[in-house]
Amino acid sequence: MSEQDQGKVVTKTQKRTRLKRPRLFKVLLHNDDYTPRDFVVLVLQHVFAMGEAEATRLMLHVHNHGVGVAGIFPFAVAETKAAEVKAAAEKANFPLMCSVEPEQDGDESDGGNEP
Ligand code: TYC
Repeated sequence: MSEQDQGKVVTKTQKRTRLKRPRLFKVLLHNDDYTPRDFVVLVLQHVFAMGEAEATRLMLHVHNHGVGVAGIFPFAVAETKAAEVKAAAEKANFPLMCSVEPEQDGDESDGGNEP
């Protein structure tokens, strides 16, 4: 207590800062009938740094189920990766589609690959 505070009531306000978890976004890969399987695998390896086995597994999942999650990222990263996929597909003239959607809040991850 300083000399100035002698005899006075000193009130201190504490502000509690709660950190919000940053929102995350799924990058979804969509099936089509024209993009070659090898091309999808190469794009997944390049853009999402997947090994060949993981990229092949995801490509087959998308081929069989129509859609799959290539990765989950903060918004700017998700948008950039989706744009990289689209740019590679456009350059090669394939209709490969990629989209971004918000990840649900909460801890409901089941380790699956459904969006
Ligand atoms: N269905 C495509 C084929 O048979 C392969 C493919 C897989 C295309 C995944 C897109 O996101 C995709 N050539």
